[in-house]
Amino acid sequence: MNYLNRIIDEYKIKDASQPEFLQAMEEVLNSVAIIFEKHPEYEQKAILERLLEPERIIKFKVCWCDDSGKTNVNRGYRVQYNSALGPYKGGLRFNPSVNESVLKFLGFEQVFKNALTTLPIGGGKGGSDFDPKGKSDNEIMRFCQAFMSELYRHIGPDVDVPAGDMGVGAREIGYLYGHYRRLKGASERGVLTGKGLSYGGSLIRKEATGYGLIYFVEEILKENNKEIKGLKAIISGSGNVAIYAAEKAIEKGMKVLGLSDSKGYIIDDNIDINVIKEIKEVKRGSLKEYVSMAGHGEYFEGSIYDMDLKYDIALPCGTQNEINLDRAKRMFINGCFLVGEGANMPSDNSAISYYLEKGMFIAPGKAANAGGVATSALEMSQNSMRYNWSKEEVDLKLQSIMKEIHNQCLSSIKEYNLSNNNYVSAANIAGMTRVIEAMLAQGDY
Ligand code: NDP
Ligand code: 2IT
Repeated sequence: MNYLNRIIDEYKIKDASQPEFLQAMEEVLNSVAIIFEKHPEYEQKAILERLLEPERIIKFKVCWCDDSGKTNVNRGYRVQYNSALGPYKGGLRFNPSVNESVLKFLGFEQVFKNALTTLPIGGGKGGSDFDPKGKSDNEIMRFCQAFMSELYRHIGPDVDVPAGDMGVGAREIGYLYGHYRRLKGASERGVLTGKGLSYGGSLIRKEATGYGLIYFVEEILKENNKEIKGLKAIISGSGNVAIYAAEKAIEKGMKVLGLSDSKGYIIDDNIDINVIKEIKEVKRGSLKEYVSMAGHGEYFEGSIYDMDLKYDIALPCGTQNEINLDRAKRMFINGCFLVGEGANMPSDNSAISYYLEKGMFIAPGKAANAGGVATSALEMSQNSMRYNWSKEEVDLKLQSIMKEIHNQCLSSIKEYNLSNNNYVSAANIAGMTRVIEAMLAQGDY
């Protein structure tokens, strides 16, 4: 049995209780087999095992008091995956579904995503099974303070730099940063990214993942002599990534037909993004309220991927495993020819194989949503310089980073003779090659 298959089999036994991690592992490893055929010496160096094992997983208790005076206990985690390229970097997710498997899949993917940005950041992820839904501002603040009371000893501007992810936005980062500063007695701004603008945040960070996704999709379209203007898109999710993907898509002349949340979706000929911002960013409510607030559109319960409407592009920006084989088939029948992943692992492995088989373009999350973490790295640079770039400067840097990620994918497609829609293998090969080079150069670790 070859090295790659042996390791996949071993990890399926070792980590049998971690389905999301195993899914991410299989997707990545199966798509980079070609690197290991070219480099048989990697087995002796245990490259796969070194990539698959996180350098460290920190797991801790988070005790916090709710508004009724009751004490609650949640689980907190930080997975410090790989630091060959720089300090661990990656978001914090607050969601009841968070466990070690979910954070290991996210951390593993983050390592290669961060490598693709070419910026000096390693990979990590963290979070808690805490559910922010329905909590008061004070409860969120107390939870964030309790979470940071443990996390602060494990992070730092040159050690590990967390940011937001699902359930963690500027409000949570503010409370986390405030408590870190209090505990350390020092203003180490570079310890967290996604901060508010008045205390070290970067312009465009909030918009970066969604904007970057559209910049990346535009590169694929250009490469294939297609115009973005006039194409029809559906977007799943209506959080940070989805909102700014929709905003940039509309600005570029795309027609966004609908967006979703965890309960349902809206279809509207004339989507009003400001109403969605009001519902999700201000009221923290449900899309159900959209029709009465906007005065147009229709709301349906269930997944946007189960509806039938003709569209060209799907932009999954909600959560993992939203798209399985049946939904992928339906997307194809509905006319979809490009899937741009704003979320991490929104398509399961059978859906990805189906896209590739049908010649659909797939812009994998690791490449397509890397604009968020890339702009986080730009925030770290600005914090180190004690200086702020203008909105235009950050946006231009973001555009050039997304273009460069696309170029790296094209180089892998050429070098390894991949089919022109296979950005999955292309991104994984480009990201992994950079991490392996850095690991080998730095000795056995
Ligand atoms: P948010 O918490 O801001 O928004 C998440 C959105 O997804 C919400 O609208 C939520 O609905 C919706 N959602 C949750 N579960 C489902 C589901 N099962 N079906 C449909 N929609 C669902 O998170 P982000 O926008 O930050 O993150 C979205 C994705 O993008 C995640 O996969 C994240 O890892 C990834 N990502 C985020 C980056 C960032 O910088 N924030 C960077 C790169 C990737 P509801 O409002 O009902 O809760
Ligand atoms: O998945 C991701 O890339 C993020 N949640 C952003 C991480 C970051 O450090 O900005």
